[in-house]
Amino acid sequence: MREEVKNIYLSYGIDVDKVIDKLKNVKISLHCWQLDDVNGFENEGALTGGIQTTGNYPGKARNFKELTDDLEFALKYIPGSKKINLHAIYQTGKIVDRSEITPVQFAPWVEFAKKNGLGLDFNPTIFSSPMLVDNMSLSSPIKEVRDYWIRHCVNSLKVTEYFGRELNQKSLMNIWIPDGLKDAPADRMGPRKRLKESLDEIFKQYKYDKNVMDVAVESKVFGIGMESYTTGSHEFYMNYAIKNNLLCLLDTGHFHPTESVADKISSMLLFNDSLAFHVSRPVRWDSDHVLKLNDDLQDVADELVKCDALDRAYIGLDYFDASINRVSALIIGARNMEKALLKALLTPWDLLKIAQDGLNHTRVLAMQEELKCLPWGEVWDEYCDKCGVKREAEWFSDAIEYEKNVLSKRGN
Ligand code: RNT
Ligand code: ZN
Repeated sequence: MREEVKNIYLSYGIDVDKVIDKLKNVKISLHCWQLDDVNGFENEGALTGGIQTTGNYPGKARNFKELTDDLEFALKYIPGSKKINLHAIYQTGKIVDRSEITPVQFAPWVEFAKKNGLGLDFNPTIFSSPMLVDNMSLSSPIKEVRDYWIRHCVNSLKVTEYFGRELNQKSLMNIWIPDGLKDAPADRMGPRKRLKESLDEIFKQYKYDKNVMDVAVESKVFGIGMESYTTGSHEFYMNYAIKNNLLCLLDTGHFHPTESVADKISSMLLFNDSLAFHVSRPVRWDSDHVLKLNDDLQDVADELVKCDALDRAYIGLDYFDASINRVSALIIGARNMEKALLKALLTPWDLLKIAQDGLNHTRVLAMQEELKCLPWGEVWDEYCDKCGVKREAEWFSDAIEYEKNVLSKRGN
């Protein structure tokens, strides 16, 4: 990096080296499910309900070996500290019913994480299952269905705890359910009451160790086939989380399209110790496109930095595009998350705050625009170099080679 670049940032009071050191330690949880269209290893075939992927690009990972090969490749091109976010359907070895998972089915993942210096996060998989009856799980009117998913969640808590203990870093378990209704509900309260009771039951049945793990709950505004009502709405989970000492997880694709998720962060932080995120890119709906370095992503990163909340947030990625090279998709999105955080850390928020509090709003606007012209790309190159990761224009040719030599040979 040119000395001149450092000096430009210094003139705003920003020490580029400190920024790079700080960013290196921010953990990003990479979702394993971008690599196989959220299929998992339980059986072959696509998603059967709850969420959807679109696209048919060749070369998707079909088993533990292929998925971990792809992950290892992708990891080489993503700077910073990383975790892998797993779903219960990525159990491996002798497959058991989801309600009976134990750490045994995930031991190879722990081995993989140790080998690659990664943390692990976990999600019970409450979709693509015959036990999802009429799009309902924990809020189902059928007791047998609720009990099944309660068992699955209790066992998922044990798997998550195992990850946290084995890897000496906190693991996050996140609960998302698709439950909802296609058309105007006759009863909104009933399903929500059952969801509340099911969650209570899960946490009554198993007291997890808060030193090694956290639990988050993820809301959604609507889903395909659940256009009129989702049981687990934002208000439901925000209240449930605060009352029960859980984390609220904000998925950036799960709100009304004109709602700003970034704007929610400061309010949430005033009332919660920590927060969790699924960073995604909705295009007109919760389409889970690959992250671009766009204003929405930048706004979220900016808020986390402005609020000095990087160590109070679990940052996980959540998108799945099956229409392009999946490994490149993972790399592009993760690098963009890192870029957004870097740009946020290179911003002199204290100067902007002083201008705002001095009621100098013209100064704020002028400075916001001026800062866009700073040479952050050179700092990004330096960060990549320091992390031993290829620069922006250099990684893609390797990905093409990997596609040619590995992905295209899979014949799917
Ligand atoms: C679905 C939710 C959920 C899933 C993953 C696979 O709308 O965003 O988080 O994407 O758990
Ligand atoms: Zn999500």
